[in-house]
Amino acid sequence: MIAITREISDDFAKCELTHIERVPIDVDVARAQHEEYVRVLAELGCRVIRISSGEHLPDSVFIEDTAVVVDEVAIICRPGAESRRAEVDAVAGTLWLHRKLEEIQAPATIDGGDVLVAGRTLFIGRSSRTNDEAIAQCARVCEPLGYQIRPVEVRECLHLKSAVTALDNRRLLVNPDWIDTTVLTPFEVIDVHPDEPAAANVVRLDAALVAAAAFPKTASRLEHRGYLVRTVDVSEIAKAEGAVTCCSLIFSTSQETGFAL
Ligand code: CIR
Repeated sequence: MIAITREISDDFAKCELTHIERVPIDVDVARAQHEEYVRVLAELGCRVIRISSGEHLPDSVFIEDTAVVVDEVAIICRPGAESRRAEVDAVAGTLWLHRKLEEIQAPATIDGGDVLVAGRTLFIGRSSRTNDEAIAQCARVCEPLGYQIRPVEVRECLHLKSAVTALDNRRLLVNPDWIDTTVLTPFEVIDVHPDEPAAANVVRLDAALVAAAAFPKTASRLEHRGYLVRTVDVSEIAKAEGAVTCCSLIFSTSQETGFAL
């Protein structure tokens, strides 16, 4: 697996916020947490490619929002927040080594955090960041490749993947209060612990799941179902409304174009 990550900007505290209140962020603490996150990805078998934060891009560490990568293609997003649009250039400049690129065009907007790839299904959140035009453009790229596109309404949280992520190709981890779970059929669903509404966001790697340390009850639920869970403290990063999936773009190496070293 390859994981592309992006360093934390000096301007991190000027991040976009939608559902949470602004509180002071210690950028050094956030950077230390990010460093440990990157270390865990590497320890679990990822080849990590780190790119710099870029100038005046407070949210650029949340690289997941800039692209959607499947085996055959990478779709370069047009993020919903204007302040984040310039993030995509550096990401495209790295991804072209690994995938053929397609680009979402205006007036479409989409954040990668709204796209959940589960086997050959792409669930796409219809959210404050992602509109129907973007869902249609994704369908034009992905349906001919054999993917099924399923739109999901997102109202109570920032992105679809705040409410649901994949544990494997059959099972999803879900907060049922934040999305309509009937659209997830026939996937098997495991609910987050009710005390931990934000716990549905986990990174799926071949070796283990990576989850935020703030959600031990959900982690133990997953361990009882046989999953190996590695936890990382992302509490400072969470103050910028980010979670674990947002901080990386993870994809398989098998489809590389041959240009990558
Ligand atoms: C934003 O509002 O865009 C950032 N402060 C947080 C983005 C988190 N990304 C994600 O969940 N995929």
